[in-house]
Amino acid sequence: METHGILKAFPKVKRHRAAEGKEAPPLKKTLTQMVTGNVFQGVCIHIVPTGIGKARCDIFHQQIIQNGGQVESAFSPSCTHVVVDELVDRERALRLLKTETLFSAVELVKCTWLSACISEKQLLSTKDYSLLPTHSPQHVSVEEPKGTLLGASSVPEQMALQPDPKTVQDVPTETVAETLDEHDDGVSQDDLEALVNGVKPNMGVPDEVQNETEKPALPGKWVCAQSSEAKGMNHNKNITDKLEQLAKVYTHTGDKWRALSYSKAVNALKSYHKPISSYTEASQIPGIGKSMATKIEEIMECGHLSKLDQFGESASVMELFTNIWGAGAKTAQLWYQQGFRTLEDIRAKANLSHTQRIGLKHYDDFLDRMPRSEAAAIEKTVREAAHSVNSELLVVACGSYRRGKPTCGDVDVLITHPDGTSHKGIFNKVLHILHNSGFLTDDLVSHEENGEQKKYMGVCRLPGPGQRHRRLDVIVVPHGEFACALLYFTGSAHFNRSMRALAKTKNMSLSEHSLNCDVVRNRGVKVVPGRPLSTLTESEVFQHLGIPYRAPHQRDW
Ligand code: 8GT
Ligand code: MN
Ligand code: MN
Repeated sequence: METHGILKAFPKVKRHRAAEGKEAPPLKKTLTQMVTGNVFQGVCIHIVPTGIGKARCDIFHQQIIQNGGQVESAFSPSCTHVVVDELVDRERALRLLKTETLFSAVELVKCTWLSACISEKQLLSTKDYSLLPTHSPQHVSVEEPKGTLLGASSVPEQMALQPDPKTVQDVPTETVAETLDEHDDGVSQDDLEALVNGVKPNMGVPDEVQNETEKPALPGKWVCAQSSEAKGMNHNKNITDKLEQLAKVYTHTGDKWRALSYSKAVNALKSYHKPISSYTEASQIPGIGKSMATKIEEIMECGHLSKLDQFGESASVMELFTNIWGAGAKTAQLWYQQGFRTLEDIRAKANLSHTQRIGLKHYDDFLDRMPRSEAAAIEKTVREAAHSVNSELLVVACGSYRRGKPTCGDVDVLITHPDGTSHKGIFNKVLHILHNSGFLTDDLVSHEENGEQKKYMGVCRLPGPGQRHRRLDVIVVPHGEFACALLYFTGSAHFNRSMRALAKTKNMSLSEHSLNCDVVRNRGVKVVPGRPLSTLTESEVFQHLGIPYRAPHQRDW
């Protein structure tokens, strides 16, 4: 019997190792000669054996291979599907997988899906077999190109405004449930709540007082109410370096919630007044939950974070790929599934969008941060072009430049006209001049409309030898939205999230367009947009929110 042949080909020990999700020789190699169908072509399945039983698992393996599919003995980014016993629920499945990240393109399905596909000899929709999170939010687009003004405004805001991940509307469903497993992942509910509210810098204040400030709605706990100068020196760099690495991994695997949570813990640690010496001390820092404190303890004791090992090769490959401008976690994962591992693979074999092609072309230049002086020269070039169109135009370099950073990842230039109307029609003219002079070398997003705001995202290069290609963002806004646009475009992103979250607690809503009051929300979803408050200056936005004004260099959270 064929089944026996298959079982014989896999000595017992190896089958067991595979069943436990440990490394084992890939089944696909040994069995390729037996492929007789194509039901599972392009499909790569990891079977969680618990409850399914060894014999059924083996049969599934055989059938998948015979039908052109692949079986992955361990859960990895190559998997397109993870199959579990029909009695296993999602939460348990995640525990059994011993993974924090169910990559966003992976489908978690009941084994009855496999049986149905096999018996009907076709790859059926997983719809009726899918293990979605219990509190299944509306599924939304997972990926947005890096730096999309319009898209970005929704994602960070939703993250900031939804303290309970169960009700988050704007993160992929897969990541929502993962975030709930608080005990083995370093992200507790505490952590998430602190994340929403920001981190209070701990400047040697006794613990009781610190804890006191953790009561909701006290301005003292909001990042946007603090000066980032208070961060001072990082006394825990050994720890923050490791946690930052993990935050990065989560960003690259598409797990935005965990990425944010780790970044927030990093921020809390960076502003701590001395080196941390114990678990207890770590867990008492606002913004550090128990599970995060355990991670910190591990780094303190052995200088290592074992969680990082779990991601193995895939993490560095995902990082390599997501560093291509225009490629997000989902694209990177699809490329990984297609077997690509290097930029050479991508160049030669991947199906690239226009922006990704440009991102790849300038891969090294885009990763290189420019000195402030170069950002100033780029801003000046844009300002001169704008002034040749209309000398009254107001041109401001925002982003990290305005926050006073010594280096900038890109240049973010905001343009408006004080008369409130003459900004109209200048967008194309200014860009035309910059294109014609050869300053702009590539367009990533040549025209994005966001209400009355227009955004350009592209690539520029200063004249002269040895100059590198740099990312340039330009937005043109009506003067009535100037203060909120300036605030938004200056960031930091963390500071903005905090400010939006604070606005929410006051039934207000802050966007790059306006600060609205009398906003009505139903379960966190805006149902009444409210009315815009007068915000002629950034300072007025701070006033309306009841927090002290923070100059740009104090917003560098
Ligand atoms: P940088 O030196 O790395 O460029 O740092 P930055 O200047 O702070 O970052 P940026 O990505 O250029 O964004 C500048 C500001 O623009 C942010 O603070 C944020 O408010 C806003 N912003 C966008 N698009 C995006 C986006 O896609 N993601 C994020 N995080 N922020 C964005 O306009
Ligand atoms: Mn920037
Ligand atoms: Mn930018």
